[in-house]
Amino acid sequence: MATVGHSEVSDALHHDDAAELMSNSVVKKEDDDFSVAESSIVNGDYEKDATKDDGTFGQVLPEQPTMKIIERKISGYVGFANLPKQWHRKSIRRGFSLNLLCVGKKGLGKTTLINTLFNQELQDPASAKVDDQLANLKLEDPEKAGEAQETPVKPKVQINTISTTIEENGVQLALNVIDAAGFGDAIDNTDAWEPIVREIDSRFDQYLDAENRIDRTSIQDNRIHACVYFIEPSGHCLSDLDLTFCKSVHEKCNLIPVIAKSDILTDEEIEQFKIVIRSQLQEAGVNLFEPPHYSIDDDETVKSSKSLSSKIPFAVVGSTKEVATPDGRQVRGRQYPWGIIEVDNAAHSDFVYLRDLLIRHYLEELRERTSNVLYEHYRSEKLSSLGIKQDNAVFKEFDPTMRQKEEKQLHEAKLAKLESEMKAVFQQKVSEKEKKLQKSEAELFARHKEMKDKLTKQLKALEDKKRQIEMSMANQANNSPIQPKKKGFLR
Ligand SMILES: Nc1nc2c(ncn2[C@@H]2O[C@H](COP(=O)(O)OP(=O)(O)OP(=O)(O)O)[C@@H](O)[C@H]2O)c(=O)[nH]1
Ligand SMILES: [Mg+2]
Repeated sequence: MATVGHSEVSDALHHDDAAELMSNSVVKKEDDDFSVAESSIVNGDYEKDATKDDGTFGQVLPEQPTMKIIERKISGYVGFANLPKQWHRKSIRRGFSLNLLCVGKKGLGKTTLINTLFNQELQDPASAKVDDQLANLKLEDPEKAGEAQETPVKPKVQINTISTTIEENGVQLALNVIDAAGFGDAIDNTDAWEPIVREIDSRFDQYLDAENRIDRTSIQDNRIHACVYFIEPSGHCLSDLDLTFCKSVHEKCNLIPVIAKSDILTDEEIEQFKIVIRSQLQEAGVNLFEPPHYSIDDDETVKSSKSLSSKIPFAVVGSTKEVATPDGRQVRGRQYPWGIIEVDNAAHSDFVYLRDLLIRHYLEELRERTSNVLYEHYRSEKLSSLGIKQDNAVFKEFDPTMRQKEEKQLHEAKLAKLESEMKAVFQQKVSEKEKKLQKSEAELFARHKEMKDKLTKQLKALEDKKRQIEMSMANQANNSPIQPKKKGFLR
């Protein structure tokens, strides 16, 4: 039999024809032996192997006509290894989004840091406000010129949002930066955190509302995915306002604290400050966002996530300006008389670690934790506060074992109720009887006392009478002038 090459076979036969030929002609063997037989056929030794009476396959094939056989490869490749690529395509099509809340006192470098993170000059909402005010400014009415203008009382903290879509290598990111202007600027900051918490809650409420609508095809996710909290670089400790804010938001959003403008502190001061901050937050029971660990993570991922965690709170420096280093490089940084601080240099600040946590490595984790943990917690609390509870009985209907269990419980409850009712009736009867007995005993006692009193009275009256009679007899005897005549002859 002539050897059939792959290309020749494919010219001569379709796959199905070849399969049919094989199933008609090849002796059925154990699975383990199949590959041996298959390779024999491919090598053109089919006739020789199949007719060989050496007991290898236990059965001799009858003389076969010369035929062309194609190798039918059994492929183990199903194709689900391709799924990540599908996911990748879908993600590119949909794009990504991030809602980032920035909170910190005035002038701590919030806008600069966000611009540095996304390498964009995002419009400062504060300046946008000024522009709006200028646009809305009307010429003063001369008639009212003398009148005192009524200025509305502004809230202490104002929430402003800048929305933009940025693109990098074809990947789009819809970015919403939420800025809490005026936080911590008032003389009394006791409830400065309230408007921010209200904003986070209202975004959760919006999402809950949208989820409960009939049409849920276009739910927009406005929930806060991360909150970067700017700590003043005092080098001392967290203020009461810092702690109160962290405590009030840590269960509502992924909290990431940063030490702002850390270039004004020395390395030792930063380390010391970080230790104090971590211990204060731990003492207050504040949970920060940390890179999650998974069992499939390789050593390198575990190492890098541990190093990220160890850097929290990140001591950051922000700048979008390019400066020239002494060695001739153009870098983003801040120039000082004593040297240059490079923003993107991990040896100079923790900016790169913050960027890794927030964007490069854990953006999707931030979104997922917001949705699966924080929002779920809020949702269940909200629904239970409204008195809505899940009725598990609906699901038990379909489970016979659960139903049997439930019926048994019902029966037991019925028996227990019956028993307690009988006990109650018995108790009632006993107590009624007791009361009756007590009553009759009291009556008897009263009658006995009454009779005794009566008799005592009678006895006393009789004794009085006896005494009177005795006295009157004695008196009579003493007062009588005539001696009583003595009977007898001596008279
Ligand atoms: N030394 C130092 N200065 C910084 C840093 N980041 C920003 N600045 C400077 O701090 C000043 C305020 O920066 P902004 O980014 O406007 O601060 P902000 O927190 O957005 O201010 P408000 O929006 O007014 O609350 C600017 O002069 C910045 O150049 C930093 O990392 N280190
Ligand atoms: Mg700003």
